[in-house]
Amino acid sequence: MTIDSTGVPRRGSLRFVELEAARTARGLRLVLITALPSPWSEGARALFALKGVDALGVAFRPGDAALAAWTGVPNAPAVLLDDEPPACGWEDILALAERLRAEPALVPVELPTRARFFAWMHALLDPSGLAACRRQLVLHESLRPDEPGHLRRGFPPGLARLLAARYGYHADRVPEARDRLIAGLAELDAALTVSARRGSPYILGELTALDLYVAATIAILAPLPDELHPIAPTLRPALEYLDPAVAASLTPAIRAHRDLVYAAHIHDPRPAGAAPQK
Ligand SMILES: N[C@@H](CCC(=O)N[C@@H](CS)C(=O)NCC(=O)O)C(=O)O
Repeated sequence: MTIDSTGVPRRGSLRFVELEAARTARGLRLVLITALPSPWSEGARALFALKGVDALGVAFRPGDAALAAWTGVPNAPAVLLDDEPPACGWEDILALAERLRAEPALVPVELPTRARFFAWMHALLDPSGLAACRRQLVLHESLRPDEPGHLRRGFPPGLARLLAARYGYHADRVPEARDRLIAGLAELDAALTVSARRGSPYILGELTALDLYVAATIAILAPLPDELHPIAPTLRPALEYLDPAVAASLTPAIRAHRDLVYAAHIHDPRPAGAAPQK
């Protein structure tokens, strides 16, 4: 962690540049989805900001062949440090962040808590995790057959078809994704309730990377307003729409955790009047 002259931990800056400028630079470069708070991108961005590591950013564009040739993956995030191979999976990105700047530590050290941390992170971010279940539901709403009187609130069809092919969307898998999401949200509510009884607003009793990734996942189930976190107008309606059973699982405790984590750790929590970020 870097402390500035005001005594406030300095957040890492993120300056967006064109691909060529990032490719020829050294240091930390983050390729991120910017049109919506994609949990994998949002989490990566928050990790380095919290640790006070400055980076250049490149906004991900689906189908950009030059970008994919540089990162080695067709999607985002990708994190590049100097001449190291790109880190693209959440585990590699998290490991890189911890290696680059130990403080604040965002992965628990004690084994029982560390085991819970990684179990949660997998349940959240794996290809069949809660964030991917949400993606299945959005793709379903985007691609389901027309139903009279049931307004469609999905992604634009071209994008939905691309994502469906890339992430294995199939209508038959939707009920399972919905059930897994509802069960996961119930577990999250229970974990937050236990923490609150012990006096902490964080899932594992202290702030970890899990809180960042959970808040970002909740922000694609219950998006923050544009004033707080802009989302592309073509994408917002799909994220605002939620199956009623899933919506009922978004308890006040889960929403309050999202609000706290965004306000205190993802958005710039610097008090008004403090020195601007460098
Ligand atoms: N590589 C990441 C997952 C990244 C991921 O799923 N990215 C999606 C987020 S929705 C993406 O880039 N979607 C846009 C696209 O594929 O064009 C990990 O496993 O940790």
